[in-house]
Amino acid sequence: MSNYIEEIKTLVMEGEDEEIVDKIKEAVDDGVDPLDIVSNSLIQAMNEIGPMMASGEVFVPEVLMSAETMQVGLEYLKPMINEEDIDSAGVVVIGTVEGDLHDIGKNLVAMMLESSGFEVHNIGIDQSPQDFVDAIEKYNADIVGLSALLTTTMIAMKETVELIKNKGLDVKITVGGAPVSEEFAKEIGADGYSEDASSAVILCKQLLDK
Ligand code: B1M
Repeated sequence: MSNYIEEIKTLVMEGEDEEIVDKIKEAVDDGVDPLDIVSNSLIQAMNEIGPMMASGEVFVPEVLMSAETMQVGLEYLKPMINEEDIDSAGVVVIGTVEGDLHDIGKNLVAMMLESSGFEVHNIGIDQSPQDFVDAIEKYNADIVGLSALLTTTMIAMKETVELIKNKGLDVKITVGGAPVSEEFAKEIGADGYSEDASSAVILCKQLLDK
């Protein structure tokens, strides 16, 4: 039998979104377990590409193509898999804070988290502190991720953390974005800071002891 698991993983890492479904179909027709493909091809590809981005071996557009290819494969396989068979790593609500319209980096973080097994609710850009609180409650989130790309919107990040804490919500707060730093994260009382998408995945897993 052809080494479908490796071949599908390679297609994801190379961002071949037009070929992925045909190859998965071929593998499933030949008897490969769909869950095996999800765990050992799709998720594994994203696990390997994350550190490659951090080390500069691949760049943002390539990672976005890999994440897109992974999503295409996952959508195709979903009807064949019992949702209970996929162990969710945790529930994450992520968004860009009030006044800030930048969403490329936040979307990349969301995709990487989703690819790594988290249930992700991406609530979008320009989200007020109350919008975050509402989403945390609605989805019963384990983690909330706040993104800010402007120095002027870092204050909204601080206000969001304050409101979440004042409401006493049982959720880990993570922050990121170009102007944000570890020091700022500590200052505003967040539980963690990550400088890029792959370290955001590592941080979220650490925060939930996964
Ligand atoms: Co704007 N912009 N922008 N912009 N923009 C910056 C951020 C800026 C640095 C450009 C500059 O002047 N050199 C500057 C901010 C200066 C500052 O405050 N320090 C700036 C400005 C000033 C503005 C406007 C005010 C411009 C104007 O209108 N006068 C305006 C503001 C609008 C607003 O938000 N209210 C504005 C508008 C825009 C566009 C709409 C045109 C567009 C956004 C389009 C979009 O997002 N759909 C845009 C863009 C594209 C940029 C730059 C060029 C690129 C940002 C980006 O997407 N990077 C940016 C300059 C730059 O960063 N080189 C700039 C790629 C992305 C993958 O990286 O977003 O950093 P990044 O995300 C990374 C990490 O930061 C981290 O992981 C990601 C992946 O590795 N990360 C997290 C991000 N969020 C995270 C959350 C986490 C963890 C990690 O946990 C929750």
